[in-house]
Amino acid sequence: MTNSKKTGIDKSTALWMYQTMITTRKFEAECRRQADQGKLRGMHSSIGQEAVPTGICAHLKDGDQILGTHRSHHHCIAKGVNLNEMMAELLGKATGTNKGKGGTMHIADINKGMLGANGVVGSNIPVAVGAALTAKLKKSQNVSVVFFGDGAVGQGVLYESMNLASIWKLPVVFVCENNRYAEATPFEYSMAGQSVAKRATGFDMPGINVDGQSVVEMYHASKIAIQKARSGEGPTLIEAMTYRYQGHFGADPPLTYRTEEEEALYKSKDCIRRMKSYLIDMGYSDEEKILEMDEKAQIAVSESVKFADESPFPNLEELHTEVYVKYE
Ligand SMILES: Cc1ncc(C[n+]2csc(CCOP(=O)(O)OP(=O)(O)O)c2C)c(N)n1
Ligand SMILES: [Mg+2]
Repeated sequence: MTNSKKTGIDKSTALWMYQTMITTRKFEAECRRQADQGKLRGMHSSIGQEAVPTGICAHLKDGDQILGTHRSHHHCIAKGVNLNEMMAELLGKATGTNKGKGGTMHIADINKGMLGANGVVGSNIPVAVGAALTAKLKKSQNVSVVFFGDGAVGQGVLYESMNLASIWKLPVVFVCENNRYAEATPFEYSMAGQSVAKRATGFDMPGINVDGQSVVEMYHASKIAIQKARSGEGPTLIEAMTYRYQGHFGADPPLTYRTEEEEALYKSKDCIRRMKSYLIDMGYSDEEKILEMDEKAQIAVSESVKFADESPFPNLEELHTEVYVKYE
């Protein structure tokens, strides 16, 4: 991809974005290997969708907060959650982000501003509005960003949240990762009007449709949204068009609900390959340095597995601490 019109990304940010995406992809590939070995009980892979949170988190500060979904490893990595602690969490170890009791769908690291993944579709949307209200009342200048899938667009809570955020001009950005499917249901089948972005109009907020497979496009679109939120001008809805390369869940049967041609089309627009070209076109990197970045990512991922493998499982005495449900 050439993007000479949009040169507003400085070198260190562009390199950070590539490093973040390649680290995510390698982390997810490793998760699959761990699942195949029976060490991880399934997971929702974000491979193919790395550009969405990366382009957005490039604008976020430490105090800003994000919320995710059941498919949230890419959100966590983009917000700077420690890879070792993530892998330990996935393997149920005491050194994990949630002391091994949350697992893949509940990774949270409040110190890093990752308020949590969540397995209940749409449930984190009002939490982000609450975080934004807190930021507004405290005058902290922080913003919150909530990621949700196209499947969450059928949840009424999205519209209650957008309404409140708009009338109170809260510093929140709603990001729909439209990867075309909710499990096996195509969005064309379930979504009236075929557009998430258009739904913003009724709530008097901007709604933008972005190529979510381009981290450069994500960066530019979200820059405006984050600035707007931070300066007290209220929320934005971003619809990021993207694609998950793997099945809905680790244990999926063969994907009969989509065609090989469709998969090939989206893979031809791969965010990592396009960012490689961008780095080279902009003179920010070359093939050799890119290989070094790939290697650095692999080392970090391998170290995370070593850290997790060497970590203990939680003590039995901790079975009933920091959990909501107690088994007697
Ligand atoms: C309230 C609720 N309903 C149903 C489910 C079961 N479920 C889990 S993931 C999923 C599909 C979500 O699709 P989408 O929001 O598009 O996210 P994606 O998996 O594509 O990232 C469903 C229906 C759930 N977890 N929560
Ligand atoms: Mg989806």
